[in-house]
Amino acid sequence: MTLWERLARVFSRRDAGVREEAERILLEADFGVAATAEILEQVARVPDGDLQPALEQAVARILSAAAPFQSDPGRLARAPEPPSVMLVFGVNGVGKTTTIAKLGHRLEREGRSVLLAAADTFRAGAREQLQIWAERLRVSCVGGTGKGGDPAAVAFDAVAAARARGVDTVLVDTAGRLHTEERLLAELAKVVRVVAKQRPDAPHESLLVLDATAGQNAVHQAQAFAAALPLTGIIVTKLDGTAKGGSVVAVQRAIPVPIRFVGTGEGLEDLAEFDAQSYAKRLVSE
Ligand SMILES: Nc1nc2c(ncn2[C@@H]2O[C@H](COP(=O)(O)OP(=O)(O)OP(=O)(O)O)[C@@H](O)[C@H]2O)c(=O)[nH]1
Ligand SMILES: [Mg+2]
Repeated sequence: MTLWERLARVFSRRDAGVREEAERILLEADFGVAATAEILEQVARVPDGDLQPALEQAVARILSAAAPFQSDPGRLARAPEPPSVMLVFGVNGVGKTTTIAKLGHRLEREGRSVLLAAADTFRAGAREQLQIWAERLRVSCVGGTGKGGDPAAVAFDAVAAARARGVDTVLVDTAGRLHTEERLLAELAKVVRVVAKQRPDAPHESLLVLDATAGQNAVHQAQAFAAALPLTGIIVTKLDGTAKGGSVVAVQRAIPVPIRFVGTGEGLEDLAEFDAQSYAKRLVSE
């Protein structure tokens, strides 16, 4: 059953438990307490026949809340002088490295040359994983000598390399880290500072990757990363693996950082620009 079918069944009843029941359905779909309250508030006085579009509208409104900051989610920032620098952050296993490859693919298609920087100096095999993607994309990959290096130094060197080679955009992969570890978030803040030493307008994008299946934990991740770093966007992955997806609404309700892309699979093409209206429709009615 779609979310709408479940809610419609509840709304068609006339007893006093309707609100509680609707609340439970939305919370189970990962909308979170704040977004759930806001949505129910907005549809409270809508006539029955208009409920479905009203629900979609209420969801879309929350999802568009960050739109004034980024009216075109799919347009990746481009520095007036190359290279543009894009950093990608997130907790372990959310899909950062895969997303870097997808972004690289997208940029190449837009005619922008790309260099990948392996600044995940923590996990064994991280550099090799990025290198494999680089070979598939036919782009270069630079990085430290492996485990234990300084990610900020890798990022710094990568920007220098891109400048020397005339590459348009550097995509920097970072190690997965828990949002509750302040020391690890501070390490990312250092990457941002060091990159800014290379070029004062960098980084041009600081993107947080969230896993759609993480539920309310994704909200906590978003809040912690946003407090530690100036984010320019969020990418939500693994939407193909969940029937819920309400966590995206909860995240957008919690922090004013625009959702830019959604990941819908493991392949290079499985990255779509985020669209609030169609996402709301999909969430409520499909
Ligand atoms: N179904 C699905 N799987 C995805 C998606 N994005 C990434 N994955 C898979 O998630 C797993 C982890 O992806 P990685 O890109 O290695 O994640 P990561 O965040 O770089 O991981 P760490 O570097 O270990 O923190 C891999 O099996 C990917 O194929 C997506 O949008 N959908
Ligand atoms: Mg990785």
